Amino acid sequence: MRLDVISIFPQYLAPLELSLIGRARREGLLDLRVHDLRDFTQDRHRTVDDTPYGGGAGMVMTPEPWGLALRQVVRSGKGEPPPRLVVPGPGGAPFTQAMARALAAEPWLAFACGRYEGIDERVYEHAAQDLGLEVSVVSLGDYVLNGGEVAVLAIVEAVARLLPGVVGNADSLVEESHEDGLLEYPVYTKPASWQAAPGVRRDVPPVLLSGDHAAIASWRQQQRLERTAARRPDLLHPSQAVAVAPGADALAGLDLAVATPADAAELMTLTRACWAPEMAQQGTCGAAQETLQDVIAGLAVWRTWTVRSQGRLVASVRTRPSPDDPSRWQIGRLMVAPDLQGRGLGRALLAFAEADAPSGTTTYCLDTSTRSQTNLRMFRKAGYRVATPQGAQHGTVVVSKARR
Ligand code: 6GU
Repeated sequence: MRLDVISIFPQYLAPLELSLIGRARREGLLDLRVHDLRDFTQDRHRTVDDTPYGGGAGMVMTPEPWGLALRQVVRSGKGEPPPRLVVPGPGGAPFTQAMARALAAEPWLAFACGRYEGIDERVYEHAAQDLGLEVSVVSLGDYVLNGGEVAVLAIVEAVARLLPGVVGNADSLVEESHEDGLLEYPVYTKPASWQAAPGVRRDVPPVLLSGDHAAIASWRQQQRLERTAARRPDLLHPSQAVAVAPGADALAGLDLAVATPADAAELMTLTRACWAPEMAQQGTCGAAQETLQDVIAGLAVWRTWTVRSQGRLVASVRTRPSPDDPSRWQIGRLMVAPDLQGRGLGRALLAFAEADAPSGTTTYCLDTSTRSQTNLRMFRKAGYRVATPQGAQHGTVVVSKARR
C-alpha cells in the first residue's frame, strides 16, 4: 500500500519509522512518503496561512500550496488511479474499525494535515472535482487537536496493521475490541497468584485455569458484554448491535423479506441516506430524488429485498430479469445504512441477489456510479467488469459478470 502525507510538520510523522509500521516500511509492504507543504509555497516567507474572509478568529490554510502538493502527489502515480484523500479534522465522520478496514482495502491513500482553523474549502472541491480524488474528512473523536498529524499517526497505525504481513500473528486481528461490536474481554498471564503488595494476593479468575474451553469461552463472552455495557453502552443500542459475521455468513441473524408498499417510506429514507454523497457531489441523483410514489412503483417492477436488524431497515437490494433480455439478471439499489458500511454486508447482499436469479440466467448486471472508487472496487472484487464504458445516464456505468 502506498501512503502520502502532506504536513507543515513532517517531523511529526517520524514515529512511523518505529515498531511494526517501521518494519513494514523497510520490508516494502508500505510505501510511505511524507511531504512538507512549505516546499510547495512560492514566496520568500513560505507562507501557508492567511486571515479568514468574513472575519473570525485564527488563520486559514491558503489553497495554492495545497493545490500544488496534491497535483504533484497525483502525478507521481504515473497514470495510476488517484489516491483516496483523507483529511483529518474534528468536523469529520467518526473514524471506526469499519473505516480502517475500508481504508486498508485501498491501494493508495493520501493524507492532508490541516492546522489552524482549517484548509480553504476550495481545496476539497479541487481535489474531488478537478483531480478526481475521493475525499473523506475523518475525526478521531469529539475533541479538538491542534492539527491532523497525530490523527494521521493513529489512522495509519489502525489501517496498516490490517494489511497482510504487517502484524505477525493474523489471529490476533480477529479477537479484538470493535471487530464484532463488543469490547474485548480482560486478559491475564503468569503468575496465577500475584503478590501485589505485602499481604495482598491477586489471583487470576479460576475458570481460566480450569482447562474447560467451553466454560472459558462463555466467561469471556459474558465479560465482553458486561464491559461493553459499563464502558460503551452506545454500542449495545439496537441500532448499532448489528453483529455481521464475516464473509458469506454476513446475513445470518438478519431478517430478509420481500418489500411491500408498507416498506416504501423507510426504503426512501435509506436510499436518500445512501445516495446523499452523490447528491451532494452532482446536485442531482435519480435514486435520492424519488418520491414515495416512485418507490412504490419500483416495488411493482422489481423484487426488492429488505434486510432488517431488530426491526431497523439496515440494507436493501432489488432484482429482476432485464426487460430486454431475460437471460440478464439486473441487480439494483444495493445499499447498506452508512453507519454499517464496511462490514461485508453489501458484498453478502450482492451474493444473495445473484443467488436469487432463476435458472436460465447467463449474466448479472448492475448500474453503478463512476464516482465511487470504493463501490467500483467492491464490484471488481466480486467478479464484475465494466460492460459499457459510459452508461445511458451521465456518470454511471453498467458492470456485469457471467453466471458460472
Ligand atoms: Cl482527526 N483532527 C483534529 N485537528 N482534531 C481532532 C481530530 C482530528 N479528531 C478529533 N479531534
